[in-house]
Amino acid sequence: MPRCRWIAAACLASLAGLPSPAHSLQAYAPGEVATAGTIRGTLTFRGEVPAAERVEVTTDPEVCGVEPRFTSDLLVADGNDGVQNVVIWLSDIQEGKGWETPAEPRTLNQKGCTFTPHVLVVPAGEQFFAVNSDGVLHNIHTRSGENRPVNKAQPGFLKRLPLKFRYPEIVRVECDAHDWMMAWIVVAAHPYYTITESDGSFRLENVPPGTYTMQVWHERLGTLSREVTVSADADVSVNVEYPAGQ
Ligand SMILES: [Cu+2]
Repeated sequence: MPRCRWIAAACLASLAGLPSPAHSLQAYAPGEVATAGTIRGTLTFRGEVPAAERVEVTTDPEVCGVEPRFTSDLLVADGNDGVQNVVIWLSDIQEGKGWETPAEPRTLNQKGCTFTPHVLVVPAGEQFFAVNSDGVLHNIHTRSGENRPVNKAQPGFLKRLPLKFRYPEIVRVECDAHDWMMAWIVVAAHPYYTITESDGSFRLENVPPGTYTMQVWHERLGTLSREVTVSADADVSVNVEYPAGQ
């Protein structure tokens, strides 16, 4: 377990598995949000950033090995140490905005033997699609606590595979054909979820005034939480630093 040498918290996070306790199903009532505020901030990493490791491509190198491949489970921006692909959500919100209808169906794309996006938010109980943009065989293999696991081959000719998860939690996705392929599906109980950008920044908009628990989760750095109070027509700034406990 070579990655565990650099920080104990990250090691514990990877061993602890999926953050299902914070994702228990709760009642949520979507509706009109008369007054609202915005939570914004940045997730940053403090300390020495471990170098990405080269991934050896042994399967389908003519498609998967066109470009050099590196581990991508911890992406830290050069300029500000912002951490990408951190999931942020309000775990105890009970009413607020409804889901926006996306212009295109929500998809987890397998392109160049990489899952894109690396972290996908989908509404609980709503259909979305695994897409195979490559000509090679991929496989959708999920690991979860609450939802029934999926293990389906997706040959190159099967371009769209419908998927649906009922219970809110974070589901790990792997491809058994290419052992470096990995992604996360965040099955969300409500729309107040977001993923940090490449510079670690995030925004949760249209939040009704109130005090909430903001959950923070990263696949390698683990789980944090902060209490956040939102006022009407105001921005509240919440900057969070990994590793946890510092
Ligand atoms: Cu694959």
